[in-house]
Amino acid sequence: MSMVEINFDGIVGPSHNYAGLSLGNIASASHAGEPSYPRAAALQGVAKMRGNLARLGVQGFLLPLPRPNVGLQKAFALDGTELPQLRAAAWSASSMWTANAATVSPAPDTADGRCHLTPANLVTMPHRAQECQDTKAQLSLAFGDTRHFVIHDAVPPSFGDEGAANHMRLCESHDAPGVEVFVYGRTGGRFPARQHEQASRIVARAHGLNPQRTVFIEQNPDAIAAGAFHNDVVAVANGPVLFTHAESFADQQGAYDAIRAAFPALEVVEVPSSAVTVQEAIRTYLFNAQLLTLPDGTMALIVPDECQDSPSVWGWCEDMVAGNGPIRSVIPVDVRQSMANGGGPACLRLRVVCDPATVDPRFLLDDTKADLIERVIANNWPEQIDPSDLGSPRLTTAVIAARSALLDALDLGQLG
Ligand code: SUG
Repeated sequence: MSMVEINFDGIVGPSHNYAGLSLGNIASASHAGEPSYPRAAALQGVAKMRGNLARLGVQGFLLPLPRPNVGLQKAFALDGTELPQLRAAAWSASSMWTANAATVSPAPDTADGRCHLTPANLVTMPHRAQECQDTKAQLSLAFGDTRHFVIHDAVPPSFGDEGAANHMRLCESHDAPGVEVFVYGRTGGRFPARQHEQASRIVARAHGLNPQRTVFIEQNPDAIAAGAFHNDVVAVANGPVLFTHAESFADQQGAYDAIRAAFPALEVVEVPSSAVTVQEAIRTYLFNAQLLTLPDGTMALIVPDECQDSPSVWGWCEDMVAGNGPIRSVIPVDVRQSMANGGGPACLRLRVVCDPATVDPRFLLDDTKADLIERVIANNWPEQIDPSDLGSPRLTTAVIAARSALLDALDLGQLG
């Protein structure tokens, strides 16, 4: 097989919970304190992977990181008097959102002809900043073949880097040279702007991107204030297509012009505010979709079920499919457990364009492995977690044992 796009989904960890840790993420705030269902969450994720495996013939995954994070618990000097959010941070299963694992520049885009990955430092939120070292270790294993991959160190603080969630790639085909678009926010608004311009520029230089084929654009501060904490909440790109809300960028037309100057074949599919308000787009995660090129060359949009429940969003999708634009089908998936923490179908995957034969096969899915993963989840993942359970010795034992069972089943004990 030659170079293809592989989606590496994060398997939802056994400590998945709703602690309301992400300021500016409306779903996380509004579900804070509710019980979570880690087993159902992880099975929803595997079902999504199975669907895409059937559609595309290739699918990868990344494993949950060790939780509770004992190092972080020590660093926070927890003694029972701390804020509950600090206690919860060490339990966060947030590494499931692998769109935030790294920024990826495929081999055709880089000066040395290798695929470059920079783990995201995620410094804006303490529960996410703890992911970076373990993520780097895992990426170094999955993409350990240094003839084909380069794994960088994360961008140093205090420049915030959120990885692929603020990065898009336009190309004629996945294996052709692309134009990489970095989308950053400007600080000073009501909610944190997590992606800093200088972090984006550091990643672009480290990856050896051609400046003529690299574009930096600013997120719309009003969209961040409305809850678009990452660019991928309001825009997604695939091949030559940019699917975006009309209020995604600080200068919407200027953004299209800048991208088109580097990539004249750009096809914009814009959803106007009159059809879907930015608030409704954020509530339903219409744009946090996987825009896939199917084997027959057409494009499908994998959206959360919530889109189908929204008359304005679903009406717009039906009209789009009835027209003659590049996106020919819209397929809803149930990822409600992840959605309640602000993570839709696109948050749950990291896209890597490469030859699957160059990836450590332990990270690639097939039907037999999907059966195995489902069995381990069904037998080991807690059915329910109430926020007050976090820290209990019983849950600690259960969560550690569940992850170990998965690592053992997949022969990945070395991530222990
Ligand atoms: O960083 N939620 C994640 C959601 C990440 C979504 N990713 C992308 N858009 N690519 C975040 O805000 C919630 C955790 C909590 O509240 O317990 C959380 O971290």
